Amino acid sequence: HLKKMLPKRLVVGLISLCLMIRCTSGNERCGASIRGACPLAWSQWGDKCYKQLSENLPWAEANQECIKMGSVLVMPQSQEETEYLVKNMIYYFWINCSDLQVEGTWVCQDGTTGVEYRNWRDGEPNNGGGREDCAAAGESGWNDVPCDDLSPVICQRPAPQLHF
Ligand code: GN1
Ligand code: CA
Repeated sequence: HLKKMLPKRLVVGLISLCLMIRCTSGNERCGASIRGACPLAWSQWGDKCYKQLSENLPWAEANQECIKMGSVLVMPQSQEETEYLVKNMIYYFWINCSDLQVEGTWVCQDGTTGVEYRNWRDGEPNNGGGREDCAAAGESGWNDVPCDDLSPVICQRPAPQLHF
């Protein structure tokens, strides 16, 4: 019955608090972190949380909507991550990459830093019709498409982390 009376979060919280208090004296061996669960309605993969919006949007609006929720447009950093998203969320989605500022200079961001990982499909980015400045990802890789396309949106945020 004790289990029912004490929610798991509370128990974890209390244990964490005790550990933190024990560690305030600067004991190096105490350095650690606990990875928490993603908020309700967000899916977890490693230390990231994802949520697909209910509507397909143009790239700039997708970007803004994610920021409004305290997150950023998804920016996969590996093939494994892309596979997770394609299999568990949606087969095609905007990513946080554009060459809107300088044509031909692609800027990909995860909300804090630039991202080096690239996964363009063969022949992409090709700036088709001279008006493709935003990138979308699918199973076979990335493509640049017109930014006003209405495409599925996945937002990402870091999973909660407790460092002590
Ligand atoms: C599509 O429709 P088409 O074939 O001209 C795509 C381009 C790709 C191209 C690859 C709006 O262009 O971005 O580079 O296929 N256009 C759209 O063959 O998705
Ligand atoms: Ca293209």
